Amino acid sequence: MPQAIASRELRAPAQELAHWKEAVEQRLAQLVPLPMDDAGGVCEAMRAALLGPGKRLRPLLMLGTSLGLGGSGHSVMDAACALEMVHAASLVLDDLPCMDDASLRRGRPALHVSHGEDVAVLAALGLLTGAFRCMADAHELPAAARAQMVVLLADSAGACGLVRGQFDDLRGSRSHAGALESLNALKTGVLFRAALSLPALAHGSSASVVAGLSECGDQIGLAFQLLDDLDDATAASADGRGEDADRFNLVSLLGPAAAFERFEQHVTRARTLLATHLPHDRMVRDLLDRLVQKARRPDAALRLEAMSAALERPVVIGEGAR
Ligand code: GRG
Repeated sequence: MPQAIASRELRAPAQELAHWKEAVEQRLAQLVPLPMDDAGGVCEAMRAALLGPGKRLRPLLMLGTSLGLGGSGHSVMDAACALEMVHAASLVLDDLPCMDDASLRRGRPALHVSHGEDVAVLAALGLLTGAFRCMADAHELPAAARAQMVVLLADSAGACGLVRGQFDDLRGSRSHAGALESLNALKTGVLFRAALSLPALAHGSSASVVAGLSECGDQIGLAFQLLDDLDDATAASADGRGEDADRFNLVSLLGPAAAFERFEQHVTRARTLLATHLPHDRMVRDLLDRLVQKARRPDAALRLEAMSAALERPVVIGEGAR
Protein backbone atom coordinates (compact mmCIF):
# COMPACT_ATOMS: atom_id res chain seq x y z
CA MET A 1 0.00 0.00 0.00
CA PRO A 2 1.46 3.43 -0.91
CA GLN A 3 2.78 5.38 2.09
CA ALA A 4 0.41 8.34 1.52
CA ILE A 5 -2.53 5.92 1.87
CA ALA A 6 -1.10 4.11 4.91
CA SER A 7 -0.56 7.37 6.86
CA ARG A 8 -4.16 8.48 6.17
CA GLU A 9 -5.51 5.41 7.95
CA LEU A 10 -4.66 7.34 11.14
CA ARG A 11 -7.38 9.96 10.52
CA ALA A 12 -11.14 9.31 10.75
CA PRO A 13 -13.02 10.13 7.50
CA ALA A 14 -14.74 13.22 8.96
CA GLN A 15 -11.41 14.55 10.25
CA GLU A 16 -9.81 13.84 6.91
CA LEU A 17 -12.43 15.92 5.09
CA ALA A 18 -12.25 18.75 7.64
CA HIS A 19 -8.45 18.75 7.41
CA TRP A 20 -8.42 19.05 3.63
CA LYS A 21 -11.27 21.56 3.50
CA GLU A 22 -9.31 23.85 5.78
CA ALA A 23 -6.15 23.31 3.73
CA VAL A 24 -8.04 24.24 0.53
CA GLU A 25 -9.48 27.37 2.12
CA GLN A 26 -6.09 28.48 3.39
CA ARG A 27 -4.51 28.00 -0.02
CA LEU A 28 -7.39 29.78 -1.80
CA ALA A 29 -6.91 32.75 0.50
CA GLN A 30 -3.21 32.87 -0.46
CA LEU A 31 -3.81 32.53 -4.18
CA VAL A 32 -6.18 35.46 -4.71
CA PRO A 33 -4.53 38.87 -4.48
CA LEU A 34 -5.23 41.01 -1.43
CA PRO A 35 -6.81 44.40 -2.10
CA MET A 36 -3.88 46.88 -2.03
CA ASP A 37 -5.00 50.11 -3.70
CA ASP A 38 -7.88 51.51 -5.75
CA ALA A 39 -7.88 48.43 -7.94
CA GLY A 40 -8.40 46.52 -4.71
CA GLY A 41 -12.18 46.77 -5.10
CA VAL A 42 -12.15 44.01 -7.64
CA CYS A 43 -9.73 41.89 -5.60
CA GLU A 44 -12.02 42.28 -2.63
CA ALA A 45 -14.97 41.14 -4.77
CA MET A 46 -12.97 38.14 -6.05
CA ARG A 47 -12.15 37.18 -2.49
CA ALA A 48 -15.78 37.59 -1.42
CA ALA A 49 -16.90 35.29 -4.26
CA LEU A 50 -14.21 32.70 -3.65
CA LEU A 51 -13.86 32.61 0.10
CA GLY A 52 -17.55 32.65 1.08
CA PRO A 53 -18.98 29.61 2.84
CA GLY A 54 -18.84 27.00 0.03
CA LYS A 55 -18.68 23.25 0.53
CA ARG A 56 -15.47 22.91 -1.57
CA LEU A 57 -16.81 19.69 -3.03
CA ARG A 58 -14.88 19.84 -6.29
CA PRO A 59 -11.44 20.44 -4.75
CA LEU A 60 -12.14 17.81 -2.09
CA LEU A 61 -13.04 15.29 -4.78
CA MET A 62 -9.79 16.20 -6.55
CA LEU A 63 -7.64 15.77 -3.47
CA GLY A 64 -9.43 12.53 -2.58
CA THR A 65 -8.86 11.15 -6.07
CA SER A 66 -5.20 12.09 -5.93
CA LEU A 67 -4.83 10.32 -2.58
CA GLY A 68 -6.73 7.31 -3.86
CA LEU A 69 -4.33 7.08 -6.80
CA GLY A 70 -1.43 6.91 -4.36
CA GLY A 71 -0.38 10.55 -4.87
CA SER A 72 -0.48 13.29 -2.27
CA GLY A 73 -3.16 15.89 -1.68
CA HIS A 74 -0.57 18.66 -1.73
CA SER A 75 0.66 17.80 -5.22
CA VAL A 76 -2.74 18.71 -6.70
CA MET A 77 -3.66 21.44 -4.21
CA ASP A 78 -3.12 24.39 -6.57
CA ALA A 79 -4.88 22.58 -9.42
CA ALA A 80 -7.79 21.86 -7.05
CA CYS A 81 -7.90 25.55 -6.10
CA ALA A 82 -7.95 26.42 -9.82
CA LEU A 83 -11.03 24.24 -10.25
CA GLU A 84 -12.72 25.95 -7.31
CA MET A 85 -11.92 29.35 -8.89
CA VAL A 86 -13.68 28.33 -12.10
CA HIS A 87 -16.65 27.13 -10.03
CA ALA A 88 -16.76 30.41 -8.06
CA ALA A 89 -16.60 32.43 -11.31
CA SER A 90 -19.46 30.38 -12.73
CA LEU A 91 -21.63 31.05 -9.66
CA VAL A 92 -21.05 34.81 -9.95
CA LEU A 93 -21.98 34.78 -13.64
CA ASP A 94 -24.94 32.47 -13.09
CA ASP A 95 -26.46 34.85 -10.53
CA LEU A 96 -26.34 37.93 -12.79
CA PRO A 97 -29.66 39.55 -13.76
CA CYS A 98 -29.11 38.56 -17.42
CA MET A 99 -28.69 34.90 -16.39
CA ASP A 100 -30.49 33.29 -13.43
CA ASP A 101 -31.13 36.65 -11.76
CA ALA A 102 -30.52 35.41 -8.22
CA SER A 103 -30.15 37.85 -5.37
CA LEU A 104 -28.78 35.39 -2.82
CA ARG A 105 -25.81 33.05 -2.95
CA ARG A 106 -24.63 30.89 -0.06
CA GLY A 107 -27.10 32.70 2.18
CA ARG A 108 -25.56 36.10 1.39
CA PRO A 109 -26.31 38.80 -1.18
CA ALA A 110 -25.09 37.69 -4.62
CA LEU A 111 -21.91 39.45 -5.75
CA HIS A 112 -23.67 41.80 -8.19
CA VAL A 113 -26.00 42.84 -5.38
CA SER A 114 -23.20 43.58 -2.91
CA HIS A 115 -20.60 44.94 -5.36
CA GLY A 116 -22.51 45.99 -8.50
CA GLU A 117 -22.88 44.16 -11.82
CA ASP A 118 -19.78 45.72 -13.38
CA VAL A 119 -17.51 44.62 -10.54
CA ALA A 120 -19.15 41.18 -10.41
CA VAL A 121 -18.37 40.54 -14.10
CA LEU A 122 -14.79 41.73 -13.62
CA ALA A 123 -14.37 39.60 -10.49
CA ALA A 124 -15.60 36.53 -12.40
CA LEU A 125 -13.09 37.27 -15.17
CA GLY A 126 -10.34 37.75 -12.60
CA LEU A 127 -11.17 34.37 -11.03
CA LEU A 128 -11.40 32.60 -14.36
CA THR A 129 -8.10 33.91 -15.70
CA GLY A 130 -6.53 33.40 -12.27
CA ALA A 131 -7.60 29.76 -12.38
CA PHE A 132 -5.66 29.08 -15.57
CA ARG A 133 -2.60 30.85 -14.19
CA CYS A 134 -2.82 28.78 -11.05
CA MET A 135 -3.17 25.46 -12.91
CA ALA A 136 -0.33 26.27 -15.33
CA ASP A 137 1.89 27.35 -12.43
CA ALA A 138 1.35 24.24 -10.26
CA HIS A 139 5.05 23.37 -10.13
CA GLU A 140 4.62 20.24 -7.99
CA LEU A 141 3.36 18.54 -11.16
CA PRO A 142 5.28 17.63 -14.33
CA ALA A 143 4.98 20.28 -17.07
CA ALA A 144 3.50 17.80 -19.57
CA ALA A 145 0.75 16.84 -17.11
CA ARG A 146 0.02 20.50 -16.36
CA ALA A 147 -0.39 21.24 -20.08
CA GLN A 148 -2.95 18.42 -20.39
CA MET A 149 -4.73 19.63 -17.28
CA VAL A 150 -4.98 23.20 -18.57
CA VAL A 151 -6.56 21.88 -21.78
CA LEU A 152 -9.04 19.83 -19.78
CA LEU A 153 -9.92 22.81 -17.58
CA ALA A 154 -10.47 24.97 -20.67
CA ASP A 155 -12.66 22.29 -22.27
CA SER A 156 -14.67 21.97 -19.06
CA ALA A 157 -15.29 25.72 -18.77
CA GLY A 158 -15.62 26.55 -22.46
CA ALA A 159 -18.01 26.27 -25.37
CA CYS A 160 -18.42 22.49 -25.00
CA GLY A 161 -18.66 22.65 -21.20
CA LEU A 162 -20.06 25.19 -18.73
CA VAL A 163 -20.64 27.85 -21.38
CA ARG A 164 -22.70 25.45 -23.49
CA GLY A 165 -24.55 24.17 -20.43
CA GLN A 166 -25.50 27.68 -19.43
CA PHE A 167 -26.59 28.52 -22.98
CA ASP A 168 -28.80 25.41 -23.08
CA ASP A 169 -30.18 26.31 -19.68
CA LEU A 170 -31.14 29.79 -20.86
CA ARG A 171 -32.22 29.07 -24.41
CA GLY A 172 -32.41 25.30 -24.93
CA SER A 173 -35.28 22.84 -24.99
CA ARG A 174 -36.50 21.29 -21.75
CA SER A 175 -39.10 19.08 -23.33
CA HIS A 176 -37.64 15.65 -22.57
CA ALA A 177 -35.49 13.92 -20.00
CA GLY A 178 -32.55 13.46 -22.39
CA ALA A 179 -32.27 17.22 -22.99
CA LEU A 180 -32.42 17.94 -19.27
CA GLU A 181 -29.85 15.27 -18.45
CA SER A 182 -27.42 16.57 -21.06
CA LEU A 183 -27.94 20.10 -19.71
CA ASN A 184 -27.14 18.83 -16.20
CA ALA A 185 -24.08 16.99 -17.49
CA LEU A 186 -22.76 20.20 -19.06
CA LYS A 187 -23.80 22.73 -16.46
CA THR A 188 -22.92 20.73 -13.36
CA GLY A 189 -21.34 17.43 -14.42
CA VAL A 190 -18.32 18.86 -16.26
CA LEU A 191 -16.63 20.22 -13.15
CA PHE A 192 -17.24 16.98 -11.24
CA ARG A 193 -15.87 15.07 -14.23
CA ALA A 194 -12.83 17.37 -14.18
CA ALA A 195 -12.44 16.86 -10.42
CA LEU A 196 -11.90 13.14 -10.90
CA SER A 197 -10.01 13.16 -14.19
CA LEU A 198 -7.54 16.01 -13.46
CA PRO A 199 -5.72 14.04 -10.73
CA ALA A 200 -5.54 11.03 -13.07
CA LEU A 201 -3.81 13.26 -15.64
CA ALA A 202 -1.62 14.75 -12.92
CA HIS A 203 -0.35 11.31 -11.94
CA GLY A 204 0.02 9.96 -15.47
CA SER A 205 -2.70 7.29 -15.05
CA SER A 206 -3.57 5.00 -17.95
CA ALA A 207 -6.19 6.06 -20.51
CA SER A 208 -8.65 3.53 -19.11
CA VAL A 209 -8.33 4.95 -15.57
CA VAL A 210 -8.75 8.50 -16.91
CA ALA A 211 -11.87 7.38 -18.81
CA GLY A 212 -13.28 5.43 -15.85
CA LEU A 213 -12.76 8.30 -13.41
CA SER A 214 -14.19 10.80 -15.91
CA GLU A 215 -17.37 8.74 -16.11
CA CYS A 216 -17.42 8.42 -12.34
CA GLY A 217 -17.23 12.23 -12.10
CA ASP A 218 -20.14 12.53 -14.54
CA GLN A 219 -22.23 10.16 -12.42
CA ILE A 220 -21.45 12.04 -9.20
CA GLY A 221 -22.28 15.34 -10.90
CA LEU A 222 -25.62 14.05 -12.19
CA ALA A 223 -26.47 12.65 -8.74
CA PHE A 224 -25.49 15.98 -7.17
CA GLN A 225 -27.67 17.99 -9.55
CA LEU A 226 -30.66 15.70 -8.98
CA LEU A 227 -30.27 16.11 -5.24
CA ASP A 228 -30.04 19.88 -5.69
CA ASP A 229 -33.25 19.84 -7.75
CA LEU A 230 -35.00 17.56 -5.24
CA ASP A 231 -33.97 19.92 -2.42
CA ASP A 232 -35.24 22.93 -4.35
CA ALA A 233 -38.51 21.21 -5.14
CA THR A 234 -39.15 19.99 -1.60
CA ALA A 235 -38.21 23.39 -0.19
CA ALA A 236 -40.59 25.07 -2.66
CA SER A 237 -43.33 22.65 -1.69
CA ALA A 238 -42.70 23.20 2.05
CA ASP A 239 -42.74 26.99 1.54
CA GLY A 240 -46.10 26.67 -0.19
CA ARG A 241 -44.60 28.06 -3.40
CA GLY A 242 -46.19 26.84 -6.59
CA GLU A 243 -44.68 24.09 -8.71
CA ASP A 244 -43.47 26.64 -11.22
CA ALA A 245 -41.64 28.64 -8.56
CA ASP A 246 -38.57 26.81 -9.81
CA ARG A 247 -37.26 26.25 -13.30
CA PHE A 248 -38.42 23.14 -15.11
CA ASN A 249 -36.00 20.28 -14.36
CA LEU A 250 -35.85 16.49 -14.09
CA VAL A 251 -37.82 16.51 -10.83
CA SER A 252 -40.70 18.43 -12.38
CA LEU A 253 -40.58 16.30 -15.53
CA LEU A 254 -40.25 12.83 -13.96
CA GLY A 255 -41.76 13.40 -10.53
CA PRO A 256 -39.84 13.15 -7.27
CA ALA A 257 -39.95 9.34 -6.93
CA ALA A 258 -38.46 8.68 -10.36
CA ALA A 259 -35.93 11.48 -9.84
CA PHE A 260 -34.90 9.90 -6.52
CA GLU A 261 -34.56 6.53 -8.25
CA ARG A 262 -32.33 8.11 -10.90
CA PHE A 263 -30.25 9.69 -8.17
CA GLU A 264 -29.66 6.24 -6.65
CA GLN A 265 -28.77 4.76 -10.05
CA HIS A 266 -26.08 7.40 -10.58
CA VAL A 267 -24.68 6.75 -7.10
CA THR A 268 -24.59 2.99 -7.71
CA ARG A 269 -22.78 3.42 -11.02
CA ALA A 270 -20.31 5.86 -9.41
CA ARG A 271 -19.57 3.34 -6.66
CA THR A 272 -18.93 0.58 -9.20
CA LEU A 273 -16.52 2.81 -11.12
CA LEU A 274 -14.74 3.81 -7.92
CA ALA A 275 -14.30 0.16 -6.92
CA THR A 276 -12.73 -0.57 -10.31
CA HIS A 277 -10.63 2.53 -10.90
CA LEU A 278 -9.91 3.91 -7.44
CA PRO A 279 -9.88 0.89 -5.12
CA HIS A 280 -7.69 2.55 -2.45
CA ASP A 281 -9.95 5.60 -2.14
CA ARG A 282 -11.70 6.58 1.07
CA MET A 283 -12.42 10.27 0.63
CA VAL A 284 -14.40 10.21 -2.62
CA ARG A 285 -16.51 7.34 -1.25
CA ASP A 286 -17.03 9.29 1.95
CA LEU A 287 -18.19 12.37 0.02
CA LEU A 288 -20.56 10.20 -1.98
CA ASP A 289 -21.90 8.58 1.21
CA ARG A 290 -22.60 12.05 2.59
CA LEU A 291 -24.58 12.93 -0.51
CA VAL A 292 -26.65 9.77 -0.08
CA GLN A 293 -27.18 10.43 3.64
CA LYS A 294 -28.40 13.91 2.79
CA ALA A 295 -30.86 12.51 0.25
CA ARG A 296 -32.13 9.90 2.70
CA ARG A 297 -32.39 11.91 5.89
CA PRO A 298 -35.85 11.57 7.43
CA ASP A 299 -36.98 15.17 6.88
CA ALA A 300 -35.99 14.97 3.19
CA ALA A 301 -37.96 11.73 2.83
CA LEU A 302 -41.00 13.16 4.58
CA ARG A 303 -40.97 16.32 2.48
CA LEU A 304 -40.55 14.22 -0.64
CA GLU A 305 -43.61 12.16 0.28
CA ALA A 306 -45.63 15.29 1.05
CA MET A 307 -44.66 16.79 -2.28
CA SER A 308 -45.54 13.61 -4.12
CA ALA A 309 -48.91 13.47 -2.42
CA ALA A 310 -49.49 17.09 -3.44
CA LEU A 311 -48.65 16.18 -7.01
CA GLU A 312 -50.85 13.07 -6.74
CA ARG A 313 -48.00 10.84 -7.79
CA PRO A 314 -47.18 7.64 -5.91
CA VAL A 315 -43.75 7.75 -4.31
CA VAL A 316 -41.69 4.72 -3.34
CA ILE A 317 -38.36 5.59 -1.87
CA GLY A 318 -35.65 3.17 -0.76
CA GLU A 319 -35.86 1.47 2.65
CA GLY A 320 -32.98 3.59 3.89
CA ALA A 321 -34.96 6.74 3.23
CA ARG A 322 -37.19 6.26 6.24
C1 GRG B 1 -16.93 29.95 -18.03
C2 GRG B 1 -16.91 30.15 -15.52
C3 GRG B 1 -17.68 30.08 -16.77
C4 GRG B 1 -19.04 30.16 -16.71
C5 GRG B 1 -19.93 30.40 -17.85
C6 GRG B 1 -22.51 31.04 -15.97
C7 GRG B 1 -22.04 29.74 -16.52
C8 GRG B 1 -21.28 29.70 -17.81
C9 GRG B 1 -22.31 28.58 -15.93
C10 GRG B 1 -23.07 28.42 -14.66
C11 GRG B 1 -22.90 27.02 -14.14
C12 GRG B 1 -23.54 26.81 -12.79
C13 GRG B 1 -23.51 27.90 -11.79
C14 GRG B 1 -24.11 25.63 -12.49
C15 GRG B 1 -24.73 25.31 -11.18
C16 GRG B 1 -23.98 24.20 -10.55
C17 GRG B 1 -24.33 24.02 -9.11
C18 GRG B 1 -25.30 22.96 -8.75
C19 GRG B 1 -23.78 24.80 -8.17
C20 GRG B 1 -23.88 24.65 -6.71
O1 GRG B 1 -22.70 24.00 -6.31
P1 GRG B 1 -22.33 23.79 -4.78
O2 GRG B 1 -23.54 23.36 -4.01
O3 GRG B 1 -21.96 25.27 -4.34
O4 GRG B 1 -21.14 22.90 -4.70
P2 GRG B 1 -21.05 25.78 -3.11
O5 GRG B 1 -21.73 27.07 -2.70
O6 GRG B 1 -21.05 24.76 -2.01
O7 GRG B 1 -19.70 26.00 -3.69
